[in-house]
This record gives sequence, C-alpha cells and structure tokens, in this order.
Amino acid sequence: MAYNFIEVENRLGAHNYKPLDVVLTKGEGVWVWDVDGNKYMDCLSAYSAVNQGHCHPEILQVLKDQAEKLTLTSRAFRNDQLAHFYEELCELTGSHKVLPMNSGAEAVETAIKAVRKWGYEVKGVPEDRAEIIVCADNFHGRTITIVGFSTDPVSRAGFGPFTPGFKIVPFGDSKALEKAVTKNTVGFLAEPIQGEAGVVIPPDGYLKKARQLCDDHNIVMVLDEIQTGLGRTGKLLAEEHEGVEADLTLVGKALSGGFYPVSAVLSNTEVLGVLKPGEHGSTFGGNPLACAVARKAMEVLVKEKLIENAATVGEYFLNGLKTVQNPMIRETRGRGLLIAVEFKPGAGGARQYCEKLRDNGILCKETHENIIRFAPPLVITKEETDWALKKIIPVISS
Ligand code: IF1
Repeated sequence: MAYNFIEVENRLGAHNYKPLDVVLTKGEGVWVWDVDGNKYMDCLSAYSAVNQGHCHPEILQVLKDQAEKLTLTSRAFRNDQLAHFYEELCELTGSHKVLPMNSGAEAVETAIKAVRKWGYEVKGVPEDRAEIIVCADNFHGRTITIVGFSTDPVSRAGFGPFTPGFKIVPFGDSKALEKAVTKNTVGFLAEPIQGEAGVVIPPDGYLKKARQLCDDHNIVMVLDEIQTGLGRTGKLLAEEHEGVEADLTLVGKALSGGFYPVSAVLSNTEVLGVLKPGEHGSTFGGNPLACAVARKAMEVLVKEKLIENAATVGEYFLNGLKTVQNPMIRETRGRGLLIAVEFKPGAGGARQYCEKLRDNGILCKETHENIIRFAPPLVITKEETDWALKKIIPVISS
C-alpha cells in the first residue's frame, strides 16, 4: 500500500497548520509536482521565499559547492563569504551596515533590540521606557514579543504575558501615528504593504508622511520588507514605490531564493552601531553556506531582471484577474506579483476556491477568511500567466 504521508503527518506532527492536501516532491521554476505526478503552478512561492523560482540551477550549484567546502564556523571566527555577502547586499540595497540572522522573526527581534538600545544610548530615553509604534493587522513573525503586538487573536491569544513597550495604531493613518508619538518613542515598525492582512496597500503618501514624522521626532523608521522586498512588488524594495528610505530595513525569505533561512537587518544610520561584541548574535547567522547562497540569490534577481519582470507580468496578471465579473468579489488588488482577490463575507470563504484551484493545477493559499493571495515566483513568464489566468478565471467567476 502507498505510504500515507497525510495520515502520518496528522498523527505525529503538531497541528499548527492546516495545509492543502497536496504532497509535493519536486519543483522547478514556477512549477511543482506532487507524489502522484500531478503538476501545479505554485502561486504562493513559500510566502515569497522562492522569488527566484524553485531549485534555481545556479543557486543550487553554489549551495552544493559551498557545502562541500565549509558550512558553519560560528561568528567566533571569520569566514571568507561574509565580507562578500555584506558588500553585495549593501551595494544592492544602498545600505551602510548589515546584521545577518536566519529567520524573518529573528531579524524583527534584532531590529527591536537595536532600536531600543539606540533609544537609551543615543536619543536619551529613560531606562526601560522606550516605546515602539506598530500597526494594527501587522504580521512580523511568531515570537512572544512579536505576537504580543499582533492584533490577530489567532496569532496572539493564549501566549501571554507579553513584552511591554509597544503601541498599536491603525495602518495607513498618519494622523493616528502622529498622535501616538511621545518623547519616549524610539521606533516605528511597519510593513510597506501588509502581506498577511491581505495585501493591504496604504494610501499614497503614507510612508512619506511616516518618514517625515520619524525625522521630525527623531524616531527610527523600521520597514519589514521580509515579504515585500527583493523584487516581489516590482521594485527591489516596496518602500521605493513611495520614494522613502527606512533607517532599518528587514529582509529575509527570498534573500536565499528559498534554499536556506537567511535574513538581515540593513541599516542606513548608526542604529546598528549600538550593538557591541557579545550583546547580540546567532549560531547560524552569517554562516558561509547562507552567505554563498544569498550572494547568488541576489545576483540571479538582478541578472535575470526578475524585479522588472515582477512589475510587468504582475500588472498583466492583475489586469487579467480584474476582468472577472463576480458580484461576490469585493476587490482585486496588488502591486507587482503580490496580488489578492478579496471576496465578500457571504461568498463562503476563500478556502473553497483554493481547493478548487488546486484541483485545476494552481496552488495558492487563503489569507484570513475571504482573501486569496496570488504570488508566483518572479520568473513567471507572460505565457505561464496566460495559462494560470485560464485556470483561475473560471474558478473565481462563480
Ligand atoms: C507562518 C503569513 C506570509 C512576514 C513578514 C516577518 C515574517 C513574515 C512581513 C517572519 C513571515 C510568513 C510566516 C508563515 C506564514 C507567512 C505569512 F501569512 F503568516 F503572513 F508570508 F504572508 N515579516 N511570514 O510575512 O518571517 O520568521 O517566518 O522567517 O508563520 O506561518 P519568518
């Protein structure tokens, strides 16, 4: 009898996910295959971690080559990949300093630590009084501190007591942000486009106003580009759509092309300078395997013009979806290849559409009750988009 992957997973694994019942075994570019040999287009890209496409051959080669040479030294010693990684990441993003970590949540935690310390040592906030302003409906990861300032009861409930020092304001409302500022405010943390909230694009000018407020009140602006960064929205960083530069920018996910967890805090100010030897770190952060993989993943993004492709194909994909006439659709929106179709509350939920799409060869995931997110790898072509639209449009039309 065939091995029952799903039964074993359900029996032995914690049930902290409810995946679609498709067991994948192979991936290439925008395509993945299940254990029964069915082929699907991946319209999730592991939450934007495989922007460069599944098993990109050049990144794969670097992974193999580096794994044969040196994988982990710890930061107690230096390695010959880290300096190159810093240089290339700073060059790509126009940053001055980097702190490498592994997961996105670790990058967020690192930023929070650095901003608080900066607040005490540079801004002069009294001890333990630092405040960081965050946005309602945020998603920044799963640690206790991060879920403590989440407004999503599913992420948060049952995990207290939480870390104090965070103030929550509505996303996209610069007046509310201004009102929340006190003399102890050290940072403002936001996603430039809220991913998990359902691809929520703030009103034009919001990030610019936030930037201005941060400048006026000596507040560190931290943008979480873990999902929106590295080409996903048609720019290298989503902040570029509004012409702003954060003081700290957080990247992760696609920084490794999906091969390996690699994240980083990028700094345009001296905020990272407050961290002295021993005050922060990570066993795996900045390891040579991660650095080598990330270097190639960045190179592929630029060399294959994936950022430009996300802009043009993204617009084409979005316009295709916008042709759908279904009164149960509330809104179809997106930027680059970060696209969402939001159904009205009475439509019966987005999950049923995701299941139907899977049966038609398209893999995507609902976010919250009523929203489907389409975020294929940035290597998707116009022809592949036509293929996808032909499958998606009939399913979401009724
Ligand atoms: C899960 C969501 C996406 C992120 C932003 C930090 C992190 C994430 C903007 C943390 C992570 C993930 C994690 C994954 C689901 C997923 C997700 F639906 F939950 F919100 F992408 F949309 N900042 N997002 O989006 O990065 O520590 O996971 O590396 O937790 O189930 P991480």
